[in-house]
Amino acid sequence: MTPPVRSDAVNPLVMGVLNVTPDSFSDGGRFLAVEKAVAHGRQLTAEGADLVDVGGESTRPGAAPVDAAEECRRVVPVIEALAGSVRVSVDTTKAEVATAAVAAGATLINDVSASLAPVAADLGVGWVAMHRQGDPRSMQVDPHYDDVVTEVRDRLVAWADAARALGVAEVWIDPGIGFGKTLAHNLSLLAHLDQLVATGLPVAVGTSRKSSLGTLLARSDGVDDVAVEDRLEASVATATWAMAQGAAMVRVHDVRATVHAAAVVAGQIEPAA
Ligand code: PMM
Repeated sequence: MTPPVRSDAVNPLVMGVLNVTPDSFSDGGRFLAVEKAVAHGRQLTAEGADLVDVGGESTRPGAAPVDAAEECRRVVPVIEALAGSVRVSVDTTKAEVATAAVAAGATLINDVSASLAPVAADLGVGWVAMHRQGDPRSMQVDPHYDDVVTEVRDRLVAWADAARALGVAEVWIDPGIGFGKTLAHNLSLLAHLDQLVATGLPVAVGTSRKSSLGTLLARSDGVDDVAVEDRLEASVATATWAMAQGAAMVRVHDVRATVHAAAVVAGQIEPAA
């Protein structure tokens, strides 16, 4: 499949999600899981992903932690296989995993704990600082902010300043949709994304298939919830909104549809004469 022609100078970047976790790739042994993950990464690349984000530990609310050795075992062979053909980021909160991933070819640390700036500085790679309130086991238990947009923005700017002072040349900020936030918090952050963009730092946003979208879609359909695989339109709609507000990168599962949306946002799909 040929991806649409795009100029990366003006287009927001599309980061494709590649979760190498047992729940995503439960069937088969390790070799098969790696093969399947690599095949999926190649598909995301063919669909036009600018980066593939490889993660070996689920960040879902309530998810059980994985040790560093197991996380490396999951992500390193996949990164090695993909890094020659697409830019790879590693979605991890562990210095050991980030270090192994960079040795395998990753050039960006996607850090939902916003704690790995010193590692990114040491390794000379980029860093995504994502905002999260609380840890994965408890973060959705009654999250509270006085002013979610200001608090998230100020925290992200402080982390970014500290990372730059350490010498990290490429620093992204991400509001962390769904990480210690209610639906109302998530919607406020999306509605006021321009305040993050106004910091001048490149903004990344991940709404793809998240439970907030399930809740919103369910409300509009008058049902209890909408399954993860039925959240495509809401995922593309919110990614499009984020890009139109100035987000420079969106993290998505549905790359092909989002690449088209990015091209539309960037004005690169010409209307028929
Ligand atoms: N969301 C998830 C995982 N990693 N990284 C960044 N930078 N931003 C996000 O919003 C984000 C992330 C959770 O989504 P998944 O379980 O579908 O991977």
